[in-house]
Amino acid sequence: MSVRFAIIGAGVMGADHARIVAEDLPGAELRLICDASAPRARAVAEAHGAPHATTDPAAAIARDDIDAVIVASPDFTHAPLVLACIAAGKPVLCEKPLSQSPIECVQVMQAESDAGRSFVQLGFMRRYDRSYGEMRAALRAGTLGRALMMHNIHRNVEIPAADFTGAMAITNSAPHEFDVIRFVLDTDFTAISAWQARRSDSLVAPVLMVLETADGQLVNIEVNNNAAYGYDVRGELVGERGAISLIAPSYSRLDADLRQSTTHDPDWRPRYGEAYRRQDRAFLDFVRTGRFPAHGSDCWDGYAAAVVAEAGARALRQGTRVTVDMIEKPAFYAQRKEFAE
Ligand code: ISE
Repeated sequence: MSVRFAIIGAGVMGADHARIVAEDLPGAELRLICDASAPRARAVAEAHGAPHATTDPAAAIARDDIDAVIVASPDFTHAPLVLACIAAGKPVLCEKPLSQSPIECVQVMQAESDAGRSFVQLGFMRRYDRSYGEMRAALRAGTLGRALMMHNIHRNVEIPAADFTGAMAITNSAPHEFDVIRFVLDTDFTAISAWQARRSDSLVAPVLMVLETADGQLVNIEVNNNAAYGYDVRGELVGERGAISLIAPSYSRLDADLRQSTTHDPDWRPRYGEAYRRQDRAFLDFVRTGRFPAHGSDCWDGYAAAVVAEAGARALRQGTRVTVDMIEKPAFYAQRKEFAE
């Protein structure tokens, strides 16, 4: 029998998940779209053949004909909706972040541990990107020797929101790096420092972070939300015996006018299109088998990203190095990961 999906949030990412579930997920059925705006919920439902649309997320989660939920609503609604899914016993794929508040992440971890089984996968889709996967595999295979440093660049064309700040570059954009770097290096961050450049206009200027890991590696991250020229994510992992870099997929190269060029994606959806598909497939398997995906991001990972982001925002504000203090990993998550590897 098909797994029947509800998607909560019909904005950019909700619509993208709706397309994947409807067109690219054999064994899944898109049944319901929920959004605070009724016309938007209806429009996405119609575009992707979902028979139901609603503005009531609690009712959507409770329905008997819904087996699994994808949460892609505004960030502040994520944790409450995930808690409702756990209470209803329904697996949920929640877009990042789980919450920007580490305390709220702890509450969700408590609820999931109390429920005694896994319900929550987080949408840190870069774990399913092949370039990061190859980076991680090269490190684990010993090809690079011991990891020393990781350089990261994360550039958006622009951030339309006028109230976007340098702190939000750390709490909204950089969590992708915080998560995937922990995944690649298989360690945690211990400290973070952050600085912001100055632009000639009123747009938010790039932020540069330097992080230290528990294994003595140094990591830098540039987040530039107004890079103007394209969506551009770069990364290089440097080991004692070699280095490995991400390569953004490109399907053609134009030669004209004495120039050679490839194109940049306008945003993250085409760049990580394959990663989103692989992530959503892993979630479907999780719903079917109850076995948490080996490479999936869980509530502990969501908590870790939130703690680093909070420390990073403080480092930027204070102009000082801030230590990253995490609680001990709850047994529920520690045991499950060992089982999954
Ligand atoms: C946005 O929220 C995302 O999730 C994108 O993947 C990221 O590239 C962008 O910088 C964020 O603002």
